[in-house]
Amino acid sequence: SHTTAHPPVTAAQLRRAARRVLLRNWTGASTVPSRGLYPHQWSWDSAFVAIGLRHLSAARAQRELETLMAAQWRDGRVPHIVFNPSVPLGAYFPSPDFWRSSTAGAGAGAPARTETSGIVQPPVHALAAWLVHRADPATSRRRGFLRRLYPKLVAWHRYLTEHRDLGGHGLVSVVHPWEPGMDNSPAWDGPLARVEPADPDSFRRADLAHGAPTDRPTDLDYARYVRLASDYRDHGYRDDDAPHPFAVEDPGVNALLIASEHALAEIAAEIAAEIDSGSAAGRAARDGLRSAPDPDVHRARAARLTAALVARLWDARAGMFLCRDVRAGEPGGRGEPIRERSVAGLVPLVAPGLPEEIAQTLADTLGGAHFGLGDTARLAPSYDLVGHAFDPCRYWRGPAWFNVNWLLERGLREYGHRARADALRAAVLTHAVSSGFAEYVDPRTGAGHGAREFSWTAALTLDLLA
Ligand code: 9WN
Repeated sequence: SHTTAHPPVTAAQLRRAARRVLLRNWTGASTVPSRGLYPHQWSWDSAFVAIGLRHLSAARAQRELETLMAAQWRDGRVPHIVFNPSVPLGAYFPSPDFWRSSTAGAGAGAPARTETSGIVQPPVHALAAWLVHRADPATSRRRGFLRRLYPKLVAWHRYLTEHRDLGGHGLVSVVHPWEPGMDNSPAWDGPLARVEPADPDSFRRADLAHGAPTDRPTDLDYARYVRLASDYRDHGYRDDDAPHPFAVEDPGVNALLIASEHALAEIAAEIAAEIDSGSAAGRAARDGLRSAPDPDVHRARAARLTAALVARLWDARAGMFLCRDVRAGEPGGRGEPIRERSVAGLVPLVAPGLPEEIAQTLADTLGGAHFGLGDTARLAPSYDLVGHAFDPCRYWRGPAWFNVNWLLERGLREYGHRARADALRAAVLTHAVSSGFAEYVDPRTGAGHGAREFSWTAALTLDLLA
């Protein structure tokens, strides 16, 4: 593990250090998560990065999201990676020649001239767009930022709710462990065990050139990731008649969709007000949209999703939300809860409109024995501190991640736990700097792991400093 010898201490120094990371990782139209390990554009990374970039340059933050959304597929999906054509194929696996989106995904409406992956990541984008707008409404209006992005964000959410409700109960399912963004969470061990691993000689990992094998997923994990992705590709990335052997309702993904649906309501109200004002921007907005945006439509959707989240994934005994394995149990049945405590089950704290009692229980669970926040853990771990699979170093099987802790900080604040939010904010800042803006840290000691100068760690540091 690595700590900076002389960590900057004042807020101004910390801000400068975070800004340096974001400037270095900017490629001209978007930001790479990490220069070495992740040299392309990632979907949920870009949303978090934009939330930080807005404090440096509103136009650049807008551009980050616009570049991502320009790679949206015609069916509404926003790919989890947008590939940079000037990066050598061997720099990251799986590369564009694996996904082959422009050919294999043509039927699903993949862009013809940009290579992307064919799977998705959590929908944090509308929330990010709204926060970016609010940082500088004048620049946003002048550039027509919200009015151009709004229809794309609506189509993105429609893809998730219409093509991905595999359980049939009004929630979104993920079909690959990369989709919820928590690749090797112990919550996937059960459903993944049913997936036949690909031949290990059929692919070559690139990640081990940049990170310790003990900090990364295993070869067997990768063999299963490859199988799921190549089967989806060979099915033309279609969802309607796809077998989707891995189908999981994840509380993190669904909660972020709820938070983003609330943000869409704000965005819709803002555009409607622009139209009403009769300004030039308002006229352009009216001409560019098929119908006037209606905030109530989004509020109603958020309420329906929240009701489904509680009905399907809340587990009162565990004091948190659990993932649901849609393919477990009787064929065509209700699926089964996955009895692993992943931090994804606490992420719903970021969704406005939870029943009061559930929000209170989530906050209690965060500080209890399994997540230990403010007690045995300095930052919320990705997985149960006392769980059978807990590993403080290995990626999503225990380490604390800065994006997740930022979401929890926001949720604690939202539900009135101000002192705990303040304490978490201070801990995030301390460990971001002491770890050199690490990708993830040991939740008990704060020792850094994975990449350094990681973009969302720097971006969210800037946001918490603002
Ligand atoms: C696969 C980019 C991404 C994050 C994910 C994180 C990791 C990729 C990988 O890196 O996943 O998408 O190669 O391991 O798990 O959350 O978006 O930072």
